[in-house]
Amino acid sequence: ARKVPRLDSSRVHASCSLSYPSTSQPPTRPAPFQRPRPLISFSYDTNRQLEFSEAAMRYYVSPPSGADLGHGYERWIRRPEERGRLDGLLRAISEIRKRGTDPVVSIVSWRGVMTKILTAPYEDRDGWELNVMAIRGTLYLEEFIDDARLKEKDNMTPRHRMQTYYGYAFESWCTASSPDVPSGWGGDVDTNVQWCSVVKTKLGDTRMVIGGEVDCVRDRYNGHNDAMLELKTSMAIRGHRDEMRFEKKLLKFYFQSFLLGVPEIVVGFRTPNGQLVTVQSYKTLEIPRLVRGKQDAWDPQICLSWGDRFLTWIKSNVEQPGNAAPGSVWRVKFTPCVGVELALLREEERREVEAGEDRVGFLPRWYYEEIQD
Ligand code: 0WD
Ligand code: CA
Repeated sequence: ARKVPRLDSSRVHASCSLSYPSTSQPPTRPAPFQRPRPLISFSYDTNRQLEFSEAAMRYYVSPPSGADLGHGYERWIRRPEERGRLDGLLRAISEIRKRGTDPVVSIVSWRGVMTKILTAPYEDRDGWELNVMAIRGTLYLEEFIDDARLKEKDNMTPRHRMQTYYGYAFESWCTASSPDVPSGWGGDVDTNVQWCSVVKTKLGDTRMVIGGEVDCVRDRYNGHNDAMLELKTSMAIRGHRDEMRFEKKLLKFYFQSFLLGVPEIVVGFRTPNGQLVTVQSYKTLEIPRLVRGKQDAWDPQICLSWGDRFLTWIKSNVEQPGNAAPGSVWRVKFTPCVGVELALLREEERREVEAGEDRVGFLPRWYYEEIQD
């Protein structure tokens, strides 16, 4: 394992660090992952209003061959970048309680956050930061994006913007509002509209509730995740280097879908100019076997074992009695090839997280109050 430089503890109120796992050795402690069970789903409409319905759910239809992924680019209704707040997920948890089940959870987060955590052992480029709160035995994790980073994400280069759009256009070519619609353009892209599924699962001894966006379903949806489908685009593979790059991407594809129990990923391979070349379907659970033994292979067990260690470590630090007042916010910082650091935010940093909104830390006040009784 690589060594982590110690934080200067005289400058931070409470801090600690965790070393990075080795990817060249098998995990020390295997961590079982329980099959995710859906609890509820919800939709956001074009005005970003949330409702507990399948209004934004779409059905899979095969895309036309040679489809143009630049189609409708000028008409893209683009949701502005926002902070990774948990608000929608918390409304879903509140709704689940109202309906009479109160799942025992130790972690609440978006699926995208969990994907970042689990794939960290193989991440050598992009770091990330999380805000963490612990309330009554439950940890809430949100991604922390500072103002500079948010601005940077919002001002994509025209090239990057176009490539991002290709992914959404592929979704439109592959989906329809009913399963019987013939293949074709599924309607102009509006990234405000999303269908999200909330599942419960368990990693090692840690029970969690995670929410994430689901692109579409095959045929009929019956409340289970076995009909769900994830859509992706990637550059057509023309040589060994492309192949290696794609196999690396498969790690993220795999965990993203695995975490929600989405069993199938449909990948549209495209030209650099956004023409769809081929479409290939992957069974999520078979993906690790496709890369096993290859150069630059990854092992999902290393990720799960690391995820278990990471979450247990955060929990044991932030839940120590007397370590922090109620409503405290912690910051976790992951630096590729180095490790993770955890520190309690100072009062002025905490106020920055609240962003002048009606919040306790990053949690909406209504939710914070609801869980007090
Ligand atoms: O705006 C943000 N910075 C974030 C938004 C950060 C984290 C989450 N969210 C929102 C998501 O938009 C969604 O409503 O939280 C919800 C759940 O997200 P998730 O499923 O946990 O997110 P993730 O697994 O990272 O991404 C799933 C999909 C993406 O599909 P691809 O195939 O590219 O992985 O959510 C979409 C995107 O289609 N998505 C976004 N769309 C617009 N702006 C964004 C974004 N920033 N992030 C993810
Ligand atoms: Ca997708």
